[in-house]
Amino acid sequence: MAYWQVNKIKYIGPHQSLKSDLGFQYYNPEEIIGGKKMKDWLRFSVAYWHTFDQRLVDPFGDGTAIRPYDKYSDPMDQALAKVDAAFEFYDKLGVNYFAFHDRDLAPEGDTLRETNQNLDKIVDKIVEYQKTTGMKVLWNTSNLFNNPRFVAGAATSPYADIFAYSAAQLKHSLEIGKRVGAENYVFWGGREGYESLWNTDMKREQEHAARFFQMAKDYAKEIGFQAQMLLEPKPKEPTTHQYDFDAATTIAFMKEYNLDQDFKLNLEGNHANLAGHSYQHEIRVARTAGLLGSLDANQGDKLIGWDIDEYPSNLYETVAAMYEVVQEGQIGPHGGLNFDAKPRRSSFEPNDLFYGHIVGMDSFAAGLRVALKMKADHVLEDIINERYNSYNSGIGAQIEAGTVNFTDLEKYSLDKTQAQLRAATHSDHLEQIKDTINHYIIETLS
Ligand code: XUL
Ligand code: CO
Repeated sequence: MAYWQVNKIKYIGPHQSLKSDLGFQYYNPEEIIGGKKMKDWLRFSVAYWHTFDQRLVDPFGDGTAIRPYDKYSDPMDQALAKVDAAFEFYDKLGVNYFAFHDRDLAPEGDTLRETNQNLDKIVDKIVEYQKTTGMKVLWNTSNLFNNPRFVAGAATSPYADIFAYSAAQLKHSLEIGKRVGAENYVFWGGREGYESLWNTDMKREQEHAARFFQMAKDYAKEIGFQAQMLLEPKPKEPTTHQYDFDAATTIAFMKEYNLDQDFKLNLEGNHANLAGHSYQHEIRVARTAGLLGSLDANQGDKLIGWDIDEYPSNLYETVAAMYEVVQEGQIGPHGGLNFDAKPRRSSFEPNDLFYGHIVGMDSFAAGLRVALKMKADHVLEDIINERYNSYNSGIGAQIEAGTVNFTDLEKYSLDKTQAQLRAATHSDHLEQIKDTINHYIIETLS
């Protein structure tokens, strides 16, 4: 039985009328570009929660979504039907990866034992599908934030029984990760933060979080689950202050607790914006620290101050993100672009899930094309090399080599005139750079 009323989505190329059929304008999976197949650069992943579970609720209204498995009223029957629908969706969209939380797949029972039984039944079915389709899991994760028991956190909960339960839940999630061959394992600390400092022992909570990550890593090793562990920063929502605020804060935490050897970062566009950063900034911070793991692909909206998980469509942002990826040579050792994104509440029909993924995949494919063209032409490399040229010889080279101190630099500077110092600086011509980037976007995609 077909759940989705669409044909397989194909590359149709740019300048086509999309009114007649769905198709990719820029994403051509098998095309070799920059030395790799496009699909290997991008490694797109479908997020189970937003695609198959999301009902398109907002804080003021019920869900509007119409989904092809809604007729199943029993939660386990629906969970099983969703697996069929999901694998048909992956095939029609032409993606090789998906990502999920434990609780996306199956309903909870009263005890963890019952919950695990429900979950295992669904995972059995997923593993069977993987054998026949070759579908891979980019990452899995544990939902340690929805249930009321996590009201004050999971690993950072002030209640030891909740820490213990979270560890037990995560243990099973790691076992499932191993069964489905997940390439990464993500920790997003939904409730790991605080509402108020007046009742919070911040240091103790952060030590507990670090302990939790250590135990997770140790258990993964014990069972031979080789996924790359990833922390996903976000500054706020649902807590007022999330401990893993942004890339820089999370890296400092990882270094303080010796987690930086075993963990890397999963970065998300909308989370970057909430932290007052661009997506590009977060990717740059992670990759220069050698800690870029994977990317959650979505975008925010400057006019709305919360996490809206919109499908990426802003070409300027995807060019900037892919520019970083191209410089890095890959997203991360096992990274991909996971669409942590959902349709708007007013886009409630089943096919809108395809449109959403198509615009997201095309936007990143377009970004990749532009970024590779700019790199091939050394556009920014030449500008940057020139900008720092004064460090390649003379006093600059001595500063970088560490062979001069403050006294030497005083001697060097003491009699320099204002005019000489002004002559040492140059206009950045930033507007010209931006015009050049626009030119590359327009030319490459025309
Ligand atoms: C929440 C978010 C999560 C994580 C996985 O904002 O991004 O969906 O990616 O828990
Ligand atoms: Co995310």
